Amino acid sequence: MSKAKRVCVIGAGPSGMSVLYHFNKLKEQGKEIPEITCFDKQSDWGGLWKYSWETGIDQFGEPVHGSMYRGLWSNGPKEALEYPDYTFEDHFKKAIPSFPPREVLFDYLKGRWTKGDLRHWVRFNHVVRQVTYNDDTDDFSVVVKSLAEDKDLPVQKFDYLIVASGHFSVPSVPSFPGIEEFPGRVMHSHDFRNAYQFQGQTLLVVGSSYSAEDIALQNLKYGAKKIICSYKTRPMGFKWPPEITERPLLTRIEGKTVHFKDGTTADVDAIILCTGYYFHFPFLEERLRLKAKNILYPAGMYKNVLWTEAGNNKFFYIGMQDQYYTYTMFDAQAKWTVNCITGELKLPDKEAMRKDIEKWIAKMNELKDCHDDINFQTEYLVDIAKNANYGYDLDTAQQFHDWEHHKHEDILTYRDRSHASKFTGTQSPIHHSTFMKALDDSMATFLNTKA
Ligand code: FAD
Ligand code: NA0
Repeated sequence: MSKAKRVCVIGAGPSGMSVLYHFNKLKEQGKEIPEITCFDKQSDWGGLWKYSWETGIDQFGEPVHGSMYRGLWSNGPKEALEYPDYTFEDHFKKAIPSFPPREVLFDYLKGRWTKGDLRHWVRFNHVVRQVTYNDDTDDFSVVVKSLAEDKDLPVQKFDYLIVASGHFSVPSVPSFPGIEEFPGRVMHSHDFRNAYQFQGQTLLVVGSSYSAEDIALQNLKYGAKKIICSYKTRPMGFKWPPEITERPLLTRIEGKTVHFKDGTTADVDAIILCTGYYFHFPFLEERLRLKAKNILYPAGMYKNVLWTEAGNNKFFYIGMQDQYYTYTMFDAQAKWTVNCITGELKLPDKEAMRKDIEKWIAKMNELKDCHDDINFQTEYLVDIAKNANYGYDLDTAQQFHDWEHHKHEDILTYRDRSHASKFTGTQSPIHHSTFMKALDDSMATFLNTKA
């Protein structure tokens, strides 16, 4: 492989950093690697895990990427996202409970990223504005703005393009009749940062997926009086405590009064729209742009990674599906992508790729419930990891199935349960405080290292 090959990675969150990690591994093995440049519009690595108090527009006039809130704890067991070559015990030097708060997970990620020399590849405060594929020269032209300098850089050329810019940052915001006159606060979950402001209030949470579920719990934990969750398709169906109830979709709002499809009404103080996110890639030319919903296998991507619509086999997306698996799935996708670029992995012809995509999409369309979903994503992950010679078995389906059962047994306590690490065999210790009582969720308190 010629050293002159140039690779552009967009995004230094868990997905983009996994790409850098695997290129660095090859470098450490003495292998020749391409020239790599990673651009991130934020001032540091971490993607969504780099917590930002900001909402709306940042200091440079860019839309704020962050969607995480202060009191967020992992919603899945850490044993289902653990890197096999860098376990939680490797990082923390001891076993820790299964559901760490945000700061603890971010610390773990940073530990793996600082094991190698990855940071020098990232240009922070650089937003990618435009990517076009040049048919005549078989490469990409990339326009990047240096935010700190308020300057567009000269057009840069790359041979390969990897989009790892996430898909949980551009809110999908429905409207409801009367919402304009609602006297209280209306926000999307993208802008939710902490629950203290809703203490003593009655809230309407719209949506029935992870954000709705967890933002309802957060608000209960931090002292909201009552939370009504309103669903479009189906209720979440957990055994909620009496303060949280579920109702069908709202039809209109009159003053503070919300009317629901079942004819009931409720007076609420604030509305939080947990209505999901758009796949939004305004910086990509049309034929490179993935247009998808938050599903397990969006169309057009071989192995859920290689964008086949452009026909050049040089354009990749990492982490663009709905996610049970996260860090380990991004890591396998990253290694697969790196292997494609170095030539270690040979791609089949266009027709074979099309058939493979169709096979996965047909399977996805048969899925009936969350357990089917978990098995589907496990099968996909095992497949891509094998194809990438990943070297570890990443199947943690059992942890996910147990976790789903725990949630349906008691949504308030599933985070107090213990899971076993696939890679160390260690059963995690039970945390010193239960999730609903642990108001101080700093890393020092969680790890019990506070002086
Ligand atoms: P991101 O983390 O979104 O990172 C993308 C990066 O791309 C960002 O740094 C951004 O600045 C950069 N970028 C975007 N556009 C541009 C551009 N044009 N130019 C330059 N840079 C750009 N997963 C879990 O495993 N456990 C959890 O508990 C969990 N909680 C979550 C809670 C919330 C509220 C949300 C929204 C997601 C949560 N997730 C969780 C899932 C999350 O998607 C992944 O953990 C992970 O952050 C995805 O990584 P990523 O690198 O693909 O994307
Ligand atoms: P998310 O919940 O933000 O999780 C993202 C939801 O929006 C669906 O319930 C959908 O209902 C609903 N919705 C869409 N349009 C609507 C409308 N017009 N009226 C009413 N409801 C509407 O988004 P999605 O895409 O899962 O659901 C959209 C990610 O964030 C997840 O990957 C999750 O893992 C992560 N997350 C993690 C945590 C923690 O770890 C917390 C929050 C989020 P319907 O009926 O169309 O299905 C703690």
